[in-house]
Parts: sequence; structure tokens; C-alpha cells
Amino acid sequence: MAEENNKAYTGDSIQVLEGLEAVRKRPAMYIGDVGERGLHHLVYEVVDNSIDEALAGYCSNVEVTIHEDNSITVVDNGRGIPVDWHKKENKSALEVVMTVLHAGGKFDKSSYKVSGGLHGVGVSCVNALSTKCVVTVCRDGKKYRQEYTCGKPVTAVEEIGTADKTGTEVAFWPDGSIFTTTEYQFYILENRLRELAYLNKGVRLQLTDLRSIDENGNAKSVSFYSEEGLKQFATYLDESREALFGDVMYIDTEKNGIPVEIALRYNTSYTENVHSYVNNINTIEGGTHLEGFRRGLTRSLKKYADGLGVLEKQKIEISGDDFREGLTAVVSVKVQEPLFEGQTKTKLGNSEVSSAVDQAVSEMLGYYLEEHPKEAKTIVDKVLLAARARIAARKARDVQRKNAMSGGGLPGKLADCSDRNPEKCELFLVEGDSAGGSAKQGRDRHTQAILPLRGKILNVEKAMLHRIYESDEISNIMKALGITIGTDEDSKAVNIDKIRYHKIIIMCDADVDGSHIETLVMTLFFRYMKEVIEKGYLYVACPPLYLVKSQRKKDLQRYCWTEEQRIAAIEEFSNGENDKSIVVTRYKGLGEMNPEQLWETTMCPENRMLRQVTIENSVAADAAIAMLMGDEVPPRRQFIEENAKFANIDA
Ligand code: 0RA
Repeated sequence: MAEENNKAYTGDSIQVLEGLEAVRKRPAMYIGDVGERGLHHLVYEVVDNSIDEALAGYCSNVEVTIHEDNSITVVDNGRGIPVDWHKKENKSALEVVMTVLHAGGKFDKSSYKVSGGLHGVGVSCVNALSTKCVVTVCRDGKKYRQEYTCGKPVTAVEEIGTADKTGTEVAFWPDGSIFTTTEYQFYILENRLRELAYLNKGVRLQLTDLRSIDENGNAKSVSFYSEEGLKQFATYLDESREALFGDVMYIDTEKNGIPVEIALRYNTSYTENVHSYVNNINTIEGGTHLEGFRRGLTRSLKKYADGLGVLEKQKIEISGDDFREGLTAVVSVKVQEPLFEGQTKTKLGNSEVSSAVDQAVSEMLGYYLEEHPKEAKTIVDKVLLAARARIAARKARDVQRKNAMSGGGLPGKLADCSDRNPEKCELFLVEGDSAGGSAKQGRDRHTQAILPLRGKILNVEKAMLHRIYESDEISNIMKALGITIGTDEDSKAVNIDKIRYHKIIIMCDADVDGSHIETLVMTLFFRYMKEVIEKGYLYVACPPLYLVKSQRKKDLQRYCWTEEQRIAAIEEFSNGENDKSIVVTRYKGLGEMNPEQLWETTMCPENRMLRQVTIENSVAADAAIAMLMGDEVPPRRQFIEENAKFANIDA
């Protein structure tokens, strides 16, 4: 093995760890799951390898193409996978990389800087889970090719021509007998490639979808490139928020041998919006890098405010939270041997990273605050405001607690279920008292509880914390759930282990108001009880849109959720006869169904359709909520216009 990074990387340097059969046998162990997420993961895996080449300084361009048959090609202009002979394995290095798990060259520290980690299972995994895979390598003036089926080579590594450039092309066809879906979603890949472009400044990432061609014959295509990295990322994240001041604070440095890049800015909102990454992986559970960031931020700002003497003068005890209200930040570190902990393996455990990030953020703030006294004062004022609001919220919370204790705990409007096992229990949050009444009559009272909501709940995106405690509707939801927000130590802490239901189902009318209420409730969970979503407890009910009935045969009727189902039912019922003896009812509100119908179509676990609320990409989710629920109108209008055709609403 080469001892230094700049030594030639030969086939022998690739270490061989374990075989590929295991991947096909237990795919979920390697890529997380075999649904939509796992399918897209295959693309990330290949792109990660290209990004590794970029991090090593040899690649500037990555092109991803979705083909008409949902196969994928990833082309990069890196050095190309080595093709020389691997003595130990007795085959070409290319074949080793493609057919041996963990053989990407990543498992030897000295080869080059690496991404990997969570996704770092290697391209061989992608190969194993594809019915067909073709790799083309341009290297040393020649072009090489090898083809595989389900991870097994079906050709030798063949020299197929000459090349005046270098690079790798991986084409793969995901195995439909392994994945539950093989259809790629443009927006999912688009979001990830945009994120990667911001995280790796100077690398161009392009996505082309050959399944959608416009009237001029051009394929749908996006290209991402960021000159300034996280500095532009923070601006993008705050696109639909009002900046407290224009500047983005930014540092790109190396501390104790750990590359650290940080960007932060303040906006006028009340939410904290910090995204952290390790080796390009979004660490949603945080970890030592985030701890270091918070510690450095709190200490630096506190020191500055102390210097001004305002804390002493105003007699206010500041807490860490106060420094993060209205803060948007991105922290990205590259760690050689990351330790990932936590439930979803997205919490960084390496203790040495904490002080590296602390030093970096302190250095950055030290310079900025010193050189920008006006902006620094604006931040300090905002922090004082946050501290006062937190103290007001604590009082409101205490009042709410006292009321809860004297009132027995559960809200009067709740029709609770009799079972006490949270795993079996469901809470329906229902739009309006009348639908709430039907739901109470129609439900299974052992396991289903009903809480009617009176119209639009508070938009928490625009409200300060104390207003959340003061809102009746929100405190009813919290009381029903058995959850409290905030302790004296941490104003946002949530005692999720006390939750009384493992399914919380939002049930609203299929109209504009219903969609709005649905979004308000989801925003409450996303901003204040994210764990409920992360644990998979939050759902949206899907009432049917039509009832198709035959007038001749009274028992012939069908509920329909889509246009296709409606047409199919009419066709089936008419059976070659006259279209007039069939009646189609268009449901708009839950209230148009009687309790029995509501049970049958929307609540009964055997028939109903539920949409689980998930967070695929925390950056995209945050941006969507800030845009939909925030102050800036133009981006919202644009979004609604662009997405109106997808929404299942009757305006
Ligand atoms: C092993 C070693 C080297 C590069 C790669 C793998 C590599 C893999 C992929 C997958 C997609 N694009 C890729 N580009 C490179 C090091 C090569 C050297 O030292 O010349």
C-alpha cells in the first residue's frame, strides 16, 4: 500500500473485506430499506465515489442521467477506477472494486480523503442489487469496459478503444425483484445533488431526466454548482425568511487536522435551523460537531454581550437557546474515521471533532463581531428579546401545567379510547366539530380516540413560544398526546416517551381549508415534536373523493380515491349498458359521509388509506415549511402555481 497520498494508487492497494452474496440476501442491512429510499440510495452510493474523487482533487464534474427505463448512469471526470492486476484477488482492480464489498479503496486511510460513512458500502452494493450493470473506465489513454448481472461479471475487463480523457461511467438497472419500486423521483435526486453541490464547492453536479422531454425535444435537466459552498447554502436555506442583516458569517478552515466549514446568519423568525454534516451525510441526530458548534457560538456571543455590559444592566439570565432563535446555520466536517451512533446512525461520536468545531466557530465570530459592531448589536438585541420571550413562555407553561393538574389532564373535547397500550392506540385529529361527531360515532372505541379541532390552529412558524402555550387548540393536542414541550433547562425539550398513541392521524376535508389545516398541524409537529415524525407516528387520513353507485343493483357501490378508479368503476358497473343508471357522488367534506361511511372508508384499518408523514431530506422539508408558512409571499405563490397540478384539492 502506498504510504503517502500522492503515491500512485495501484490495484494492490485495494483491501478486500467480504463477499457480495450477503447484499442480495439482506439488502436492507446495506442500504437501509428496499423501498423508494433504498432505490435512490443506489445513486447516492455511486455519486459518493465520484465526490471522493473530487475531494481528492481529481474530479470536477458529475453527470447523473435517469433513462426512460429507469436505469441510471453516473459519469464523472475523475481518474477512472484502476484496471491493473490485483495480485491477491487474482483479477483486475476494476473487478475487485465492482464485486467485492467495501473494496472501493476507502478502507485504507492512506489512499485519499473519503466521504462514505453511512453510504460507504461501496459501488459493489449497487452492482449486487442491479440486474445489469456496465462500467466504462477511461484511463491511461484507453477505454475499458466490464458488464455484470446481479453483481457477477458476465464479461472480462475488455479494452474497447482509446480515450483522450479520464473518468468513470457506471450504468445500472435496479433489480425489480428486490426493490418494491423501481421508479426514480426527479425531485429526490435533485434535492440531494443540490445539497452535494453546496457541500462540495467547485464540483458541478448535473441531473438529466430522459423520461420527460419538452416540446422542443429537450430533456428535463438541472445543474448545480457553488463557488462559495456553505455561504451560499445558508442564503438558499433562508430564501423565504427575512434576514436580520445581509451578511453571512463564514469560515472554511482546518482544526487539529479536521476540515471544518461553517456558515451562519440570523433571520427575524423564532426557529432554530441548524443543519450538520459529516462527510456529506446529514447528521440529523447531531453529535460532537454540533455540540462544539453550540458551545463555541454561545461562549463567543456571551463574551461579546458581557463586554457591552448589557446583560448586567438588564439583569437577564441568558440561556444557550436564546442565541439560536432565528439562527440558520450549516456545519460541515470531514472526518477520516467517523463513529456513527444513535437510532438512525446519524449522530457523530468522535470526541476530537467537538473542539475543532468550537475553535472554528469562535475564530469566525471573534473576527466578525469585532469588525461589525452594528450587526453585533443587532444580534445581541435579538438574543435579549429571545430571553425575555423564553421567560414569558416559562410562565405560560407553568400556568398551563397548573390548569392541567387541576383539570385532570385530558382535554374535555377528547373522546379517548379504552385501551391504554400506546402501540395499539390511534388519535384522530379531526377538522371541525361535525366531522368530529361522525368520527366519534363511527370509530372503534377500544383503540381509536377522537379530538375535534376548531378550524385553523395557530401557525407556529410565525408565533413566539409563549403563544404556543397560550393556544387552546395546541394545548388540547399536547394534553391528549400526553406530551409537554420545554423544561426549565431546555425550552424545546419534548418527553416523547410519554406519548399515549403511536398513530396520530390528521383527518381533514379534501378542500383548500382542509389542506391548510393539515399543513398547520404538520408544521406544529415538524417544529416542536419532530421526533413524533421521525419515529413514524404521524399520518394523514385519505377520505375517498367519489362514491359510484348503481341504481339498478342497490348493493353495487364503490368508493374511489382517484380518477382512474372512478372510470373503472363506472365501466364495470355499466357492463355495456346505459351510462345513466349509475350515480357518482363527489365527496368534498368529511361531513358529507355518515358515521358508518366514514368508518368504512377512512378509519377502518382494513380498508383505509393512510399517508405516513416522513422527512426524506431535512433541508428540503425546512425550506418547504418556511416557504409555505412564513412571511414572504412571492416564493409561496410560485410554489403553489408550480404544484397546483399535483395537489388533490378542489379549490
Ligand atoms: C478506487 C481507487 C481509485 C479510484 C476509484 C476507486 C474510483 C471509483 C469510482 C466510482 C465512480 N467513480 C469513481 N472514480 C474513482 C483511485 C484511482 C487512482 O489512484 O488513480
